[in-house]
Order: sequence, then C-alpha cells, then structure tokens
Amino acid sequence: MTFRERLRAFELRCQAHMSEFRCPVHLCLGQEAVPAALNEVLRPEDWLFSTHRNHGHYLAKGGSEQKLWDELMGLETGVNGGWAGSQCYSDPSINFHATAMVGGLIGVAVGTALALKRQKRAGVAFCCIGDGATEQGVFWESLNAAALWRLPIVFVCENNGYSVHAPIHERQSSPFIVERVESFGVRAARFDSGDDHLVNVMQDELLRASSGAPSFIEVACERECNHVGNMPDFRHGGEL
Ligand SMILES: Cc1ncc(C[n+]2csc(CCOP(=O)(O)OP(=O)(O)O)c2C)c(N)n1
Ligand SMILES: [Mg+2]
Repeated sequence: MTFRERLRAFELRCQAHMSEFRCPVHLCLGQEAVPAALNEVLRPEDWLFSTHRNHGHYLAKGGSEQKLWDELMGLETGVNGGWAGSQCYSDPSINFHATAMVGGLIGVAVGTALALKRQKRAGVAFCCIGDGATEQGVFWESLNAAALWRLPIVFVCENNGYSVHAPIHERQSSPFIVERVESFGVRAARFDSGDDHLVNVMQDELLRASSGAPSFIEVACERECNHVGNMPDFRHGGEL
C-alpha cells in the first residue's frame, strides 16, 4: 500500500466513525498530494508545523495511526492522552506540532528555523498552511524574517480555494499568492496536486533551505469533504 492509499484509507475510516469522535475533525480527503510528497522527503531532524487539517502531515512525519485514532476518540492512549483532539495535538518525539489557530504556528516555525541556524543544528522547518492562513499578518512578517535571516524553512501552502465556505476570490484582491511572496525575496512556485514533480520540488527546496534559501511552495488542491466533519462538501451537493 502506498502512503497515499494508507492516508486515504485512514481518512475514510474517520469519515465512517465521525459521530464517535470526541472533537471536531477536518479531513484531508482530496488533499493527499502534499502529505505524500512530504512523506518521501522529510527526515527525522526536520520539523513539521501543521494546521487544523493535519492528519496527512502527522502521518507523513512518521506519526502513529493508532495514536492519532485514539486521540480523536479522546483516549489516554492518544498522541496527547486524548486531551488535544484532531486539531491541536503535538508529538515532540517526531518534531510535529499542529494548531487550531489559523496561522498559529507560522511564527513558531520561523523561530524554530532561527534556532536551528543559530545552534548550527541540522534540519529544516516545514510550515504547512492553507490559503486562508496567507491572510494572517504573521505570515508576511514571517516571510520577511525568513528571507532577511536566510532561515532553513519551507512554507507549503495547500490552496484548496476556500477558507471554511468563503471562496478565495471573495477574500483576496489578487489571486497571485506566489507573486506576493516573491516580492519578499522568497523563492516561490505554484504546482497542481497532480504534478508528478512535487516530490522532486520538495526535495530541492529542502536542500536549498538547508543552505539558507527559504522557499514557498503553493499546491492547488481540492477539498473533497465539507470544511469540518464527514459531509460531502456543500459545493458537491452536501449541506451547509
Ligand atoms: C485565528 C483564527 N481565525 C479564524 C479561525 C476559524 N477558522 C478555522 S479553519 C478556518 C479556515 C482556514 O482556511 P485555510 O487556511 O485555507 O485552511 P483549510 O481549512 O482550507 O484547509 C477558519 C477561518 C481560526 N481557527 N483561527
Ligand atoms: Mg483553504
């Protein structure tokens, strides 16, 4: 079974058991491309800072399916003893952190990259965000710091075109996130989730970031489910 198939199977199992979970759950069905690529390139010394839609990121970093499942069920055997739930759990043993606050870990990712550089430690901070998080001021401050201090960080934006149910064209005056990012002196490129080169791109950017050239990778993808829960997305005939 490939990582992508394993992730999909996990998320479909979550979908089927949604009513049993003790927390809100944001599935990443349809958004398997980035986790699959991260799973190929991330090393133990790298860090992954994630979002509320984090199951794929956690498993990509080497997280345990069983511990994640138990976390969603609110069990003591969960990643954080069942107290953090789907959005907020952390596993320091694999350098993984997630948050329910949109953009909440961007500054922490930059701080981690700064620490790695100053302490001359190996590793790159990967900061995964959604398109909605690019509307947080901390994102632009963090890009500036990353470029100015030449930090080992890769920003990965999964652009599913929505922040909850608000489409991007109703939220952003210009659709060109990559161009805005480049204006900060950060290398940036946009890809489609079906792009076969995504793994190579991640690998190249990891190496570049290690030598002090931060970058931003935007991946256009499609959310299959509703924002939260197991309903099909309302855009596909589901209910709001
Ligand atoms: C600081 C903050 N503002 C608002 C919210 C409510 N909220 C939760 S998820 C979300 C949408 C985020 O969209 P995006 O970053 O594109 O991620 P996606 O859900 O599309 O994966 C919002 C606005 C929040 N959790 N945190
Ligand atoms: Mg989004």
